[in-house]
Amino acid sequence: MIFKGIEKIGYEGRESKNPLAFKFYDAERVVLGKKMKEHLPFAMAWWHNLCACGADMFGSGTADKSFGATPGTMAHARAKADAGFEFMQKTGLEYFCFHDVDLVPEADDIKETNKRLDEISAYILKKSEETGIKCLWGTANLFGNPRYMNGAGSTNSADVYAFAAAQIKKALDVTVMLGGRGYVFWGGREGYETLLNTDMKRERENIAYLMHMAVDYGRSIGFKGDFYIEPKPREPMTHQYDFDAATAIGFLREFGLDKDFKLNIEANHATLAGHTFEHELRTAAISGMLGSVDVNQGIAQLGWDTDCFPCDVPSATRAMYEILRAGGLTGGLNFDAKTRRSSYTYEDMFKAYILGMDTFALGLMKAAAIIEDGRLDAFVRDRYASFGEGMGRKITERKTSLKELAAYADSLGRPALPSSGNEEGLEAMINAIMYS
Ligand code: XLS
Ligand code: NI
Ligand code: NI
Repeated sequence: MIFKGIEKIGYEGRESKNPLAFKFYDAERVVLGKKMKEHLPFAMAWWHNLCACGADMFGSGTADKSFGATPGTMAHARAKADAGFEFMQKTGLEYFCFHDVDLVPEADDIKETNKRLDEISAYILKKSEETGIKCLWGTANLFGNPRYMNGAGSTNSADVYAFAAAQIKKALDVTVMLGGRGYVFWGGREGYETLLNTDMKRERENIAYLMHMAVDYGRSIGFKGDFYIEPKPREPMTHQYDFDAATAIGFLREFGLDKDFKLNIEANHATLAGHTFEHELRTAAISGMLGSVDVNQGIAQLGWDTDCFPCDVPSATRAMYEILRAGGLTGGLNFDAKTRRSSYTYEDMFKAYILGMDTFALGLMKAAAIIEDGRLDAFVRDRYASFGEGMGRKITERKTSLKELAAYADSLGRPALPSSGNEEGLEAMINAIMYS
C-alpha cells in the first residue's frame, strides 16, 4: 500500500466536514435516469498524477512521486502503476489516460522502449482485469523529446516523422490492449514559430497522412473506438494547426478523416483560444464531433495552460448542460489537471480529485435542474419562432430565393426589431435555479 492512512473516499453529503469525502459526487445516485458515474466517466491523467512533481520554468519539483522506487527504472514504472491503481480504487475512478512515456522511462533505442512498454502493459492489464479499471484513451508523447522540436507530423525531418509513426503504432497497440475507448492526437508541437522557415502546406498534409496511417493501422488491429484531435491554439508553439474546435473540424473534413475522428475538448485550451469551454463543446457537438473532454481550468491573470483542478461550478454546469444536450460522451472526463506546486502531499492528490469530481457532480445536477426547469430551452426555441411561420418557414425549408426575399422585404418597408435577447434575465434565472 502506498497511500497509507487514506481510506476509500466515500460520499458523505454537503454537511460533511471531512476533507477526504465527497460532498456532492454520489456515484450511484440517479440523475435524469442515469447513474452519476455513467454521466461522468472520470479518468485519471497518468502524467499529472503519477509523474509530475510540480516543477515549473523557475524551479524544480516539490512533490515526491518516487513511490518507494528509483525514478528512471522499471521498478519505478511498476510502482507508479501500483500507486495509480490504488489511487483510482480509493477515489472510485474507473478510467485512466496515458502517454507512452508516462508508463516507462524512454530508452535510447526504440526497440528497448517498446520492450519496456510490453512489460508494463502486461502488468497494467493484469491490474485492470483485477479491478475493472480501464483505459479511457492513450496517446504518444510527440512533443517532449528534443527530436520533436519542430513537431512530429509537421517536422522537417523524414526520419523524425518515421519515429513519430513508430511511437503512434506502439501507443495504439497498448491502447487497444488496455481496452481504450479512444486514441488522442494532441498536436503540441504541430505548428510553427515563424513562417519564414515553414512550408505550411506540406506540414498540414503530412499531419493528415500520419493520421490516416494511424486509422488504417488502428482498424487493422481491431481498434473500434474513436480517434480524437485535442485542439489548442498555442503553447508550446506560437501557432498550432489545431487552433480550436472549428479549425480542427475543418481540417478533419478537408482531409477525409471525419468518419474516424472526433474531438477531445479541453477546458483550458478553450479559454486559451479566446472561447468559453461551452462554446467549444457546442461547436463540436453540432458537427457530431464531441467525443471526450479534458476537464481542468485556467487562471485568467496568467493566461496559459495552468491545468488547475476545476472548482468553477457555473462553468461546469454550462459544460454539463452541453454534454447532456449532446446525448452524453462516447469518451469521458479526463482530469488533465495538476495540483499546485505547493500542494505536494499525497493528501493533496486526493483532495484535488475530490474537488474536481464534486465540481462536475454539482455541474451535472445543476444542468439537470436547468433542463428539468425547461424555461431556458423554451426561451431559445421561442426566440427563433419566426422561422416556423410565413416567410420564415420558407427559409427553414430552403424554399425561397434572394429575389423572393427582396420582394418580401419591399413589402415590409422596415422590419421590426428582433425580440429581446434577455441576457440579464436568463443569467438571473440560471442563478435562481442553481442556488435554490
Ligand atoms: C497539453 C495537453 C496534453 C494532452 C495529451 O496541453 O492538454 O496534456 O491532453 O497529450
Ligand atoms: Ni492542456
Ligand atoms: Ni489535455
